[in-house]
Amino acid sequence: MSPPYIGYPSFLRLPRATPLGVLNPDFWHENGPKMTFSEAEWVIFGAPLDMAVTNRAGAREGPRSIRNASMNFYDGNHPFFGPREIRAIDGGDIEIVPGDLKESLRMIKENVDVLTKMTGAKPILIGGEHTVTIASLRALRHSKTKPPVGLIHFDAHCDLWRGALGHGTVFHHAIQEDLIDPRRMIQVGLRSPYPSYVDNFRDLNGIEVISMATCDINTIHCIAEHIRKVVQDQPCYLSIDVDVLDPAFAPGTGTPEAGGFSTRELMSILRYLYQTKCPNIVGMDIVEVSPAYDQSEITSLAAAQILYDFLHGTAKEPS
Ligand SMILES: [Mn+2]
Repeated sequence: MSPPYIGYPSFLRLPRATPLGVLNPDFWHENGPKMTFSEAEWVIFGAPLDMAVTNRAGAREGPRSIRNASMNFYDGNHPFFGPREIRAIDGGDIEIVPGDLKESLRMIKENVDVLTKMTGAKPILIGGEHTVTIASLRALRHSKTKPPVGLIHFDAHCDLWRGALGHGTVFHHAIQEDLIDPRRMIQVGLRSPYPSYVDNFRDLNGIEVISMATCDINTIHCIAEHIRKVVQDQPCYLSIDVDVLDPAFAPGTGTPEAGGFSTRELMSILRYLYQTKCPNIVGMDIVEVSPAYDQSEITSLAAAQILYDFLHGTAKEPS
């Protein structure tokens, strides 16, 4: 097996596919069994978009950096979950049109759309900034006219501002567009200032919040159980803004906020969710890694490890 620094990295050295638009079932791979889109349970797309951020840009470099960081742990069984059948492929980066947010989001949606229409695979987006989530949610909602999904949202920010679509307004728009069921939506780790109308909006829509202050006085298991209770066992989407982590653990992001989770705390909550086979996740993303602000790749490593955990935690044990 090649050492990590050799070659052109796909995430975890998973089989690679051409980005869609052209859904090509034949693709080459370096290691492991050949797998087609229709055999895959998860398809990972890079969504290198950062044109609708409110502060520092740079998350367009996130997908490449996270793939690179994932080279640290493709060479054995998961240390916690053990051997698992990873049915995932790396679908490459989705084409972005610089300066055209609408068209770029349309292209992300189309890729996820084609995927879910033609196969049983589920999407994973590597951001990119948080606006990319709405494209995935649009595809999940509209491709098979499925009901709105629940949402597990880890973030320092509420992302419920009003105004033009961007990374601070994305879930306001997602609710207005009926893409998510707000009564099965929970926001975890919040600690950034927000306008008072957000409280009214949450009350009106029945959105749950576990602020970081509440996380401070609760155990990992309490937090995870609360999440399970809100999303139940119905389909839900998992969206992780890497800025939910403390800047000590994730400095490489556009809008850092002090006082966040350690990487280990976040991974513990997520592992608890995977271990309890709940919730029923139909799509996920990890967003807002901005490598230019990173130190020693720690943010990209955290994001890669979180996704590595996700793939193993949700995979079947080998029969
Ligand atoms: Mn955020």
